[in-house]
Amino acid sequence: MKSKITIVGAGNVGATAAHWAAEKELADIVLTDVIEGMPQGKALDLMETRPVEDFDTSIIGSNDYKDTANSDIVVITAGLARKPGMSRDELFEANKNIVQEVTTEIVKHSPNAILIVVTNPLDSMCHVAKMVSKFPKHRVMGMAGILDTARFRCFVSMELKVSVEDIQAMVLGGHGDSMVPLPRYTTVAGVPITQLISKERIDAIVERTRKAGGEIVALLKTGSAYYSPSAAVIQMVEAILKDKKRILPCAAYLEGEYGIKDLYVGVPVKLGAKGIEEVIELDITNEEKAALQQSAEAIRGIVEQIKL
Ligand code: TXD
Repeated sequence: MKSKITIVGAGNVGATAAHWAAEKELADIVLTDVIEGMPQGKALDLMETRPVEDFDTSIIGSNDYKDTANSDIVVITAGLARKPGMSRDELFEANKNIVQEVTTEIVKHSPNAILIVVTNPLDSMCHVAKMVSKFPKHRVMGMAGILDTARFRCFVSMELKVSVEDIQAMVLGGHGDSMVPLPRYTTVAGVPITQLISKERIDAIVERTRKAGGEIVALLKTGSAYYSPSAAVIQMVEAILKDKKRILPCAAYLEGEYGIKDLYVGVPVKLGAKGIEEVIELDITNEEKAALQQSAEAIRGIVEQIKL
């Protein structure tokens, strides 16, 4: 039997995620939104690309949660996106209510689903989804780290003029300007970039990675990035549906790992059919630990405002 995924929010990230997932024939897809007609229109448009692009997955657009019933994975992209000059945290109040409402409805129709949150501010929205769903922690996670490492890898490849395929990277922490890229764990064909790039240039690349979301918002002016965020979330969907046991940085609920308790923070995890099957604890320096703690405290400051 084919798997089923629901993508809530048929805006830029949601619709583009549906596109990637459809092309990869990962599962049948339901695309939902509060705007009437819009998810139906985008789904039909995607269905009509099938004869050209040769894929057989079904894509349904809907405004009714009944159509989402028994989804294996639900990706939540519903909510407001940043405009120029805004921080992700400024979206908190509006998006908290949206994620709360969406999660309540999803749980009614897909009680066994795995939830992947994309809506910002990412780490605190994961917290909302977990509190509302009451799902176990391995079934509620957030997408940010894959995007942040993809940006880091992209900038390293531009710096060294080598293929992105040979670059591995690691970024820990929250999805915000306090994220913690780890140059020691960032390698080109196995060689750490600390042996290939000067400290000044690494610092500049790290800074650009931290601000990479804002760089795109400033260029687009009307919204935030969506090609790379949607590709990143579909990498998580694929790892779960195919039980690939991939090691990817995701927002995971920590209960003592890295010395952090009861908080969603970006860390490497093993992603397979059960969702987050393991949190991988890297050996990090005291300086990296301090930066991670600082990032976690920034998340805690927002999470403490959650009153449901
Ligand atoms: O790394 C990451 N996690 C992120 C997060 C990377 C990129 C974007 N990030 C965040 O995802 C962004 O800050 C936003 O909070 C979300 C969605 O971004 P997107 O760019 O897709 O925003 P759009 O195009 O405005 O789409 C949001 C859609 C829009 O069509 C709304 O009508 C819909 O969400 N929406 C809802 N759908 C269902 N149910 C409810 N209640 C609802 N409210 C709004």
